[in-house]
Amino acid sequence: MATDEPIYVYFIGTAGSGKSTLTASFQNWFKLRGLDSITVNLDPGVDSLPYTPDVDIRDWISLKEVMEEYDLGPNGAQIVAADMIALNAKDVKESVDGFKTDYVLIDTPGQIELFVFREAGNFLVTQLNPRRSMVAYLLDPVLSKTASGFVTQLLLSLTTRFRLSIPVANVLSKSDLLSDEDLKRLQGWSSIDEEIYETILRERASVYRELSEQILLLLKHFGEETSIISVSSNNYQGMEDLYNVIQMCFRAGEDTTSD
Ligand SMILES: Nc1nc2c(ncn2[C@@H]2O[C@H](COP(=O)(O)OP(=O)(O)OP(=O)(O)O)[C@@H](O)[C@H]2O)c(=O)[nH]1
Ligand SMILES: [Mg+2]
Repeated sequence: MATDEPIYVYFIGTAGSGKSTLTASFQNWFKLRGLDSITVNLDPGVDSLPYTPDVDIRDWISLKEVMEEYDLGPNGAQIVAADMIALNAKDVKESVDGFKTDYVLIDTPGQIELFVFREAGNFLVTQLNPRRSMVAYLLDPVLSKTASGFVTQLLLSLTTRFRLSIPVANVLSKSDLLSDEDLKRLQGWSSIDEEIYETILRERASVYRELSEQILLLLKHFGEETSIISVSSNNYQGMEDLYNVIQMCFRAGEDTTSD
């Protein structure tokens, strides 16, 4: 039984980075630990999900109806539907509040820009509880393989922090797909020091390499050098680490096990 306001964790990342699967597996891990959580689906266009959402934006917004009503194709309708999330923010809040849970795990729409770059995402975070919210930003391992790809992912994560004004934990998803060597390299890069600078400098001289160097300076300046948490929804690797980071963010290490 919750004794305090819940913590809201938003799973955000580029399309296919593993948001929905992590929402499902993190809740399963919570259950195994005897912790109470609910899941929220904010993607109005999704057909099937690897979990049964406790709160589902599709109860209020139907992508098919938006397409018909406004005579739009799927992409235009996604944008209108994403903006409509703001209109339903109060309903979502009432529904979430009805559960009296400790953790609210929120799966965001496939395309990152729909939630992060449009105002509706920010509005929803503000309506639900900006003081008790954080982002688990998923770095796609495929897009993180090269140093410039990794830097670009961190830049998107930083942009998310600035757009939503809440703490962000960087999570390397699908870690089971990476070799130990890959994982070690990415952990080395995440400290944003000589290792990644040297890798970038070894790339062919171009305006893109220069841009990567400047992005590194930006990331360093805004404190993005915190280590990334490697997680796998397939084997639960890193779930405990992610949970501990959430605890540190809001409860200074206090464990909220309900029993
Ligand atoms: N091997 C492995 N595959 C994973 C993992 N997590 C997700 N996947 C796979 O990655 C693909 C995309 O996962 P989703 O959870 O749908 O990703 P998403 O970010 O919700 O995708 P969209 O909402 O469509 O943008 C699926 O085929 C998943 O089975 C993981 O930890 N390990
Ligand atoms: Mg998804």
